[in-house]
Amino acid sequence: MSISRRDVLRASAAATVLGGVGMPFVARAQSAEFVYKYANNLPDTHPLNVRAREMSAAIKAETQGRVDLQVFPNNQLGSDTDMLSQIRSGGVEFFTLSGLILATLVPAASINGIGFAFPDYDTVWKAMDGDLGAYVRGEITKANLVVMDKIWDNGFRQTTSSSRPINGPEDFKGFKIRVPVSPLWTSMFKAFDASPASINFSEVYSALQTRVVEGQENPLALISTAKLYEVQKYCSMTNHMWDGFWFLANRRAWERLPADLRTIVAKNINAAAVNERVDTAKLNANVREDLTAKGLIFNQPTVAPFRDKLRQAGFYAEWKGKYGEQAWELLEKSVGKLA
Ligand code: X2X
Repeated sequence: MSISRRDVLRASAAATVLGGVGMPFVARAQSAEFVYKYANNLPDTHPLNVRAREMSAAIKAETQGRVDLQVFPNNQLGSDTDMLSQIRSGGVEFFTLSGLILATLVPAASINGIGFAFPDYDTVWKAMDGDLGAYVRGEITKANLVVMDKIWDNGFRQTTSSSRPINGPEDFKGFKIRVPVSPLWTSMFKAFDASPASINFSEVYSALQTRVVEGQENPLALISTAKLYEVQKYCSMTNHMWDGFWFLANRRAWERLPADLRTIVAKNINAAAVNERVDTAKLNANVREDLTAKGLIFNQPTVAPFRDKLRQAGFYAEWKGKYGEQAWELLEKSVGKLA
């Protein structure tokens, strides 16, 4: 027995006429008015995707089925570089992207990734929910993308390696390290005298496995959920930057939503971000023991020499010049004097 598409359409038209009363099966079969794709680069098990699925269900319920926000995790629709072009053209309607990678389009968006700027999460959320975040969102809006108010957490980044632990900046010398596709990342690891290679996250596991690169850097939550411990031996707690994901929307797709639906969608996305921050921070804080059991060897280097190395290399002065006085002041207002 098969039900043709025409039968379904006829049945759902009937359900609309009847207001759906007494016809729950048909009402469910009716497709949403707005079917939007949300793409991201993280594993299905990462808190970001757990909260995104919960958010999608809440949006469907609150809009009475009118908005179906479908979650595509794990680079299923393409790499970050592909998705950045798709979010601009409308090929995908929603996308979360690290500000540092978004900086290939919106230069100011990498500012939170300045080496060793943020000491802790409290300082991060105060800045990103405050003036610094508002400034960056303003720049993103100027690039004609829609951005939600609350940035999602990726975390403080640590350095893993298959060849040697990183104990001090001298261990970075000549170190073949994968970095995301972003001028700030490349600049920072060049300042450490490392040998950075720009590779999208979709290719990281295999690049490590085949030893195209020796190491990479990411928060523990991701080293765990993306199973990078399977292809790395050492994990050095360098804590060298904080990274987060801006929740972006294609402008035309966003404006197709009636205002009342936009309010519901934005409210649920921002609420999910706040919950995801709690989950991810918890995972980043607690997963070390599990990673040790899985064979990763941890070390805790002293941070000051890394910062000194960046200073001596002129890293802070260079980026202050690139961002300009206004943005740099907003950063220093949150984290204290850097250069
Ligand atoms: O590409 C990465 O390393 C990741 C997943 O952390 C980002 O999106 C920046």
